[in-house]
Amino acid sequence: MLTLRVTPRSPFARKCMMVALEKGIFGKLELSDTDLYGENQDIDEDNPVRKVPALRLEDGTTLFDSPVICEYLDCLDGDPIFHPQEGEPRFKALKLQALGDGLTEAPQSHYKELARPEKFRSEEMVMKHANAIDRIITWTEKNFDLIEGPMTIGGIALACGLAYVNERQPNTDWHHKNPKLGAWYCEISDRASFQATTKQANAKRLGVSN
Ligand SMILES: N[C@@H](CCC(=O)N[C@@H](CS)C(=O)NCC(=O)O)C(=O)O
Repeated sequence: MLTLRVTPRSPFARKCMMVALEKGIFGKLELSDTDLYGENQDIDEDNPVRKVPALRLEDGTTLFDSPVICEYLDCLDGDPIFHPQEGEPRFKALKLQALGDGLTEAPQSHYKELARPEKFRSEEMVMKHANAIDRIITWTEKNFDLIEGPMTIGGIALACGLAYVNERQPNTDWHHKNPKLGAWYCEISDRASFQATTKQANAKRLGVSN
């Protein structure tokens, strides 16, 4: 059995879960809800960066971070393949994954800055992270050819990033301002792997509150 360290709302863990679900290998994973900040946190043994996801293999060694885990799962078994093996398709997929991961990091950093006590909070940093969300989404709409074609790890990362923007910033009206991306997201969010990995679905699966 492989153990995937997760939290219910982690968009990076969601990427890994979506890959496993899409490939029909979700049953090989045992999910372990991870305390990142409390007294019981033991994630450092699996990932010294102290972040989820981390994947513990059967021999006790671990893999991190999400791009590495997703590629490992993709090589393990099942179809389709989300990491094209070579040439332009591979680098297109990896570039889109970097974009999706970058989009995920922006609302995370924005939220963390807003959560700081007011006297330590920097308006400049709040704006920097908010602008990053806007810039990445606008760029993706303009470079929509990066998304077109068969679904890759890039599309999965982007979907997780957009879902996280919706969750953290529900008033961001990016769907209407970016119609191609809006329509694409609408379609991917109907997929069973997407619906099965929402924060609520994960919390239920893990038997914790979300
Ligand atoms: N580059 C990492 C990022 C992982 C990451 O940021 N995970 C978040 C949860 S979504 C986390 O563990 N944050 C804890 C912290 O920042 O202290 C990946 O792709 O796995």
